[in-house]
Amino acid sequence: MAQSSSIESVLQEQRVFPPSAEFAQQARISSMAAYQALYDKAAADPAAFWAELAEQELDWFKKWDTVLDWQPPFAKWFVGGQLNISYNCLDRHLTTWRRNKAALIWEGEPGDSRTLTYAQLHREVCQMANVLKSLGVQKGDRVGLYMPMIPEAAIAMLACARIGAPHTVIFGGFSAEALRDRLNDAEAKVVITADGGFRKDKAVALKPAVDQALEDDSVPSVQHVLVVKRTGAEVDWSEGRDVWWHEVQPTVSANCPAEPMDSEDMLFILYTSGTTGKPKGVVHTTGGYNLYTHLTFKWTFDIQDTDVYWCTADVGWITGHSYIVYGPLSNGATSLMYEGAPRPSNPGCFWDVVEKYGVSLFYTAPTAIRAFIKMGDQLPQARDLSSLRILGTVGEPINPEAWMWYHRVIGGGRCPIVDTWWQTETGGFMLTPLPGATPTKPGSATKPFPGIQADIVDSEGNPVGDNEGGYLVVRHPWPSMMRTVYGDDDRFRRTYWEHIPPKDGQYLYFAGDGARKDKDGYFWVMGRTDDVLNVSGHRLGTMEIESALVSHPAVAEAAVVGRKDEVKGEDVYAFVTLEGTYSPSDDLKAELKQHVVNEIGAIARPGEIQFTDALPKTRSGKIIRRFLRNLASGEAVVGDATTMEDQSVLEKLRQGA
Ligand code: 6R9
Repeated sequence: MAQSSSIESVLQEQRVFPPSAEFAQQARISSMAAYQALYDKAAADPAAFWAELAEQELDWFKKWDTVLDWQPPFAKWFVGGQLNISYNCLDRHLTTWRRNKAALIWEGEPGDSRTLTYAQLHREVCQMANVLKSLGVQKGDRVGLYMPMIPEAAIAMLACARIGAPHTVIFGGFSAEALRDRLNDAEAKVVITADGGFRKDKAVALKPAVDQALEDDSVPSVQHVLVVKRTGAEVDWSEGRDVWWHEVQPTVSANCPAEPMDSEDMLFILYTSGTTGKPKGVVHTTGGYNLYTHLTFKWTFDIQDTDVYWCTADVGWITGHSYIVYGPLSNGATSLMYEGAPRPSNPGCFWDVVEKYGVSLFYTAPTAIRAFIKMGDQLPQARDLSSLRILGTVGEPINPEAWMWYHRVIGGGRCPIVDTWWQTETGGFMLTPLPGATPTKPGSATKPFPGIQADIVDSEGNPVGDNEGGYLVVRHPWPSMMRTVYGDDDRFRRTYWEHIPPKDGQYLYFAGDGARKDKDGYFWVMGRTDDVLNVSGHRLGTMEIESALVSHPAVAEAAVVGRKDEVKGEDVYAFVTLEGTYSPSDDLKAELKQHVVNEIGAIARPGEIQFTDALPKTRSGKIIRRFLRNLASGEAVVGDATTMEDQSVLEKLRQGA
């Protein structure tokens, strides 16, 4: 393949961790032979594979006529079928022993907590659905959610789904401006919010941002704002528009039958930031999404009746949608929700929660794991984490050293790690180990979920060889794939399906990530292709150089970007945060540069290392390398910064700190 379209892989990770015999024995899918049989069956006849599972795993009001209608790049699944995801997440469990099982366990930041059984959750969802109806929401109307991490966030999503009103959850950390753009794009009729929520020991207000977003009738579609009381903060009130949840809840019936929805009816829109311009409204529909999130959760977390599952994401992200709310509840699992983030006043609070509730399945992101490492082993070691059974990671490639720490310190060397690669657009896990079957390798998301035909290709769409880097693509439609960009079919086609030119009617889904596949068929995601560096004609992914840096004991986190260089084209520029006990020095810089040379080779030697206290991140914890690229080249930071977690980080970086 042409040099220009390949990405070179420079880091080789050799460690392999098979599941223990004891773990495999009790697992649902308990050997690679079993995985392979499922994979082969799905590949041989995808429609038959998914139809059989849809029949087995979900309750349908009406069976479908056609399993898959594929008119590239537009797919429809279970056409003609009718179901309701809120019914599958709630009602169907009420006739079983799960009626009084905990559906949601919620832990508030200040130490308050609530547990809602399936019956109780059903009741509250019905009430909120009836309130929405009383506010004029009808099937097909969009509802915006701007919520803290409280049970009402999940209740609101399920209530919308119950009456067929697509929700669009806008992360509570977004600004009034970002909120306004998204509400306008979706033409939301009602907004559900709260006075505020708790995060990092502080009450954070939410209602003022809603007021500001709606000021001067700047979102004409919005008729009402439903407000949940959480912090008790004073709020401005718009008479006639605003409604308190606690005032209307007791006035409505706790019975609201789930609306029969067509399988392809829109379930939600979730905005994801494009690299430039307008945010993309990713559209997911009902049947395929319900099936795929249900099944991936069941197999990847090997859910058992006694499990307590905790995903630390916010419901404002796809991870919260698919794997706090829909996937777990569809399975009748107990899903734990935590209100905030690790708190300055108690940095060990996550491990307190694990101990308090006996969490057995724990799912978090590499950014959090690196933060835990920085806080030191003594915090988790002071708690009883023996209830943990499986650990998961999502959001970014995980550096092998962070993986090893997670495995050793949190998992006690005994818990399989499921590194799940997927996207807002894919709806559910695409590459993931099955914990009782797949031997794991630190830093690899391992193999495709059965039914997913993933591959690595060059810019023309030709498969590349073993260990050759290229574009990560998917060949065949899958049930939970995004259906379009809301209101913009063209953008959907251009962004995801024409990046690699279709050949002979064969369309490849382009994920935007670079990756390689090793000789065992394991996938190694190397980062976003927008972030790839070009050093002396070698195209290097960011992940591998960062992992080399993180493997040095002094380094907590690293972000690598390219800086223009007259000779090499680009030079490696690394931003590094240090472990608590180390301090910046020129000697340490020299040592780290040499460390990269030892780990990878001279080609990846950083020309410059800048120490910093923090890295710029999105609110979902992904490092934003495009800002760092600007900084490294001494340019002004360009592009949309509204998705940033902490705006002061950029300022400090500019000052060289
Ligand atoms: C679920 C989620 C998607 C992008 C994706 C990739 C990165 C997610 C990953 C991973 C390596 C993993 N990503 N999981 N990279 N290994 N296990 O994060 O969705 O917010 O849409 O981001 O995140 O770059 O393309 P989303």
